[in-house]
Amino acid sequence: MHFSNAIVRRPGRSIVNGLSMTASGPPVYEKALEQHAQYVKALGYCGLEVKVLDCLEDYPDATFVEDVAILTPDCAIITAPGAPSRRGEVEAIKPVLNPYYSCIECIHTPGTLEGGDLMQVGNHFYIGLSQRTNEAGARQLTAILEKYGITASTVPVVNFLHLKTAVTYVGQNHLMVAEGFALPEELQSFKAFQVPIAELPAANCILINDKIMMSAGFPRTQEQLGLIGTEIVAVDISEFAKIDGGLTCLSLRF
Ligand code: CIR
Repeated sequence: MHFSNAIVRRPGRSIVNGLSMTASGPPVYEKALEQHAQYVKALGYCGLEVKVLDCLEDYPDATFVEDVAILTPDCAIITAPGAPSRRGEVEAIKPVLNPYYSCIECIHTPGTLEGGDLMQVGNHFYIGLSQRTNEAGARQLTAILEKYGITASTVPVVNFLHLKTAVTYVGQNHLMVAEGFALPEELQSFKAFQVPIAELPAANCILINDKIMMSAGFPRTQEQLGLIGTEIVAVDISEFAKIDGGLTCLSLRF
């Protein structure tokens, strides 16, 4: 997959009310804005043209744009977030995708699906069945992808928010795998970098063309990942991690 573009959304002040499974306290808005700007810069360094959308104050989690759409070379798919407070975010992303895609499909409730539950490896999507993505959503997505020649299969996600909270593909047949994630059989043919639970945010990396973006501040994992030989671009997104946000969820790449 070669990427040329990214879409991001600036966090609003309401980010302090974002959904969170942890007790890390709310993000500091000004710091989140600064980290977001660094994130945009890093995407640019990776060679992407970045479209920055205005914040959506009514939706505290709207900066996590990855969850509301899935972008493939031939079509965009608007998701149906499993979190009720995030459902309205999809209306705001549709007009943004119109100029880029002539084919826009939708997941419909009662199916639910969030982009954080999708891990793409080549022409295959692994769909995590989580608290946010259900069987009906996964079935709808699989049927849509098949029309465009893309295959998909489901994997269970327990104890983590999304599939990509626990596992991401970093190229050369390697995965980052969070400690405590039960790697399903169909992912066992990959080589795995184990990410200790103390460095959990480092399991969520993004392979962008010839570079890997990872969260800054996780030296053990960074050293391990360095063995793969791909250039690593480390970005501090600690304010977003306070509300369970990782690197992947802050952008749509295509
Ligand atoms: C949420 O709970 O929906 C947000 N606070 C975090 C979303 C993270 N998204 C992702 O990992 N793809």
